[in-house]
Amino acid sequence: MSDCIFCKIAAGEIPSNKVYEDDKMVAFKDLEPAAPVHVLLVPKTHADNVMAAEPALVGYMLGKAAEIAEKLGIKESGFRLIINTGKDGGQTVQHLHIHLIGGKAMGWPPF
Ligand code: IU
Repeated sequence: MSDCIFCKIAAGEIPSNKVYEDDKMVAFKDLEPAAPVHVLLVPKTHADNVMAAEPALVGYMLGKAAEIAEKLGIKESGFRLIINTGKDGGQTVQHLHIHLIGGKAMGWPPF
């Protein structure tokens, strides 16, 4: 989508602090981190949200999230993966993204 900021970040048209990239996705540091480690996993193909994405792509990204958590040193301490979806889910950017958050102990419920 031509006016989608995450499409532009994924394509490298807008700079970001990338921690991982392959042919299907990128992962970059969130501009407003909610924890010491906070990266966003974003597919290179546009999907408005998790419901619009290919399930195989979502599964691929989840597998990569675990790899990236290890790379970022939070595999042993633990982490949280979040896919905000729609209005009540708190989704503000309409391009599928998985939050990978860690580096501190978190509570539950998250609201
Ligand atoms: P949400 O799940 O749609 O609410 O999260 C969007 C996230 O994208 C949020 O944490 C923002 O800080 C983050 N973000 C960013 O890192 N860089 C950007 O250019 C924009 C949003 I726009």
